[in-house]
Amino acid sequence: MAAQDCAVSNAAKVKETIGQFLNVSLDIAVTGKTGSGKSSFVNLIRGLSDYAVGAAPTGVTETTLQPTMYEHPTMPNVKIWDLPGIGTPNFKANKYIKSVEFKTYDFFIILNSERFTENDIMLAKEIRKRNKKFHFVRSKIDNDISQERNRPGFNEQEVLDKIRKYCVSSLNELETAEIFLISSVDFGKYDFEKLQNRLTDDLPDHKQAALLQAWPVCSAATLEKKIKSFEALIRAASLTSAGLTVIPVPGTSVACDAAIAFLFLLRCYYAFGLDDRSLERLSKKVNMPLLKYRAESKFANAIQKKEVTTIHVGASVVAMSTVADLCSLLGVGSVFAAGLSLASTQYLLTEGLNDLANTARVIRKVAGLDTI
Ligand SMILES: Nc1nc2c(ncn2[C@@H]2O[C@H](COP(=O)(O)OP(=O)(O)OP(=O)(O)O)[C@@H](O)[C@H]2O)c(=O)[nH]1
Ligand SMILES: [Mg+2]
Repeated sequence: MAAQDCAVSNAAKVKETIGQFLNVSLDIAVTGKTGSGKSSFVNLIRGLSDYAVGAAPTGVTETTLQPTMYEHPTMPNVKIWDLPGIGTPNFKANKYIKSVEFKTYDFFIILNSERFTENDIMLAKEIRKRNKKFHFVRSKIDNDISQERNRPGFNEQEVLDKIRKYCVSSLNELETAEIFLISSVDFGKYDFEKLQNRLTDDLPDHKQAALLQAWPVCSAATLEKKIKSFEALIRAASLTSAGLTVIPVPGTSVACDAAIAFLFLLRCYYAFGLDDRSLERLSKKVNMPLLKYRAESKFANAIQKKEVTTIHVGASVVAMSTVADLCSLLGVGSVFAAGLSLASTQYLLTEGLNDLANTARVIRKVAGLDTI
């Protein structure tokens, strides 16, 4: 194969691999008893507070009456479905099951803030019949812990063990021993990270990265997994280039689409929680200004300027000025007019990923997140 042909196929490979990642779809169904915290959980996965604009409405009375689809704000192909509560007069269990479009969803989260009931079991059986996965999540653990805290001899681990045992016993019939204890108000604690690991492991390979990148950064380990997943994507995209001399030939035929590179880095930026909304939330939680640490990252700065306008657009319409900003950071602006060579693209991706990853690590560290 001529060098130019190799360059063409390699550039196409980068575009295809990253393009596939950007477009993979994932549909998550959140279901369970009314009032169990389904809508709060949907908001948590979408990185929104319950009161944010566009959040799923939550409340102490029956709130969600229609299956409602919420796009992940930074990964539009990840959709989280807020299903109505099961077993209320509005949704009798039998009727409810008939109304569920099982095939739409990749998996189901069945939430309950108390004991799991026969409705949960019936729903799980129906999901199993259709060869879909379900995961039982016991919500509002923060409430249980604060209720128990004042008891003499309080021991948090013992309380958690007791709740877990109780929930497992209520699901005996299904031979399901795995229950995830979570709190939507304190997602850095309990089993939220374990839930992410289980969900990821159960998904087919091509969907795993989508789930991981959409999941809120709940621990240092989750952040590192996200970074590794993006690194693997760059490696996969560059696999065919091994041993070849890739020459930057002018002309778009050998140009890797620079906009794809930008969208890739934009995904890293959001997945690491470097966007305005995530950082403002975190600043509030730890009561510390954090935006100035992001300002030290040249890539984060370049992306931040375009943050609001670009997440919902395809690669083909990303503002070229944005890509030019990123390219100029690395001195690859000269080839920009003709598109980027494969080598320049990989350099841009690797440098950008490292810079954003280190910024996210620094922010976690200064916020003292891993010690609280
Ligand atoms: N303390 C605490 N409260 C929670 C948690 N999750 C939800 N809530 C509160 O519980 C109430 C019900 O939450 P929703 O998310 O509206 O419950 P839902 O399951 O969507 O309810 P329906 O739409 O009526 O079926 C709201 O007041 C939430 O703020 C949690 O993890 N901890
Ligand atoms: Mg609801």
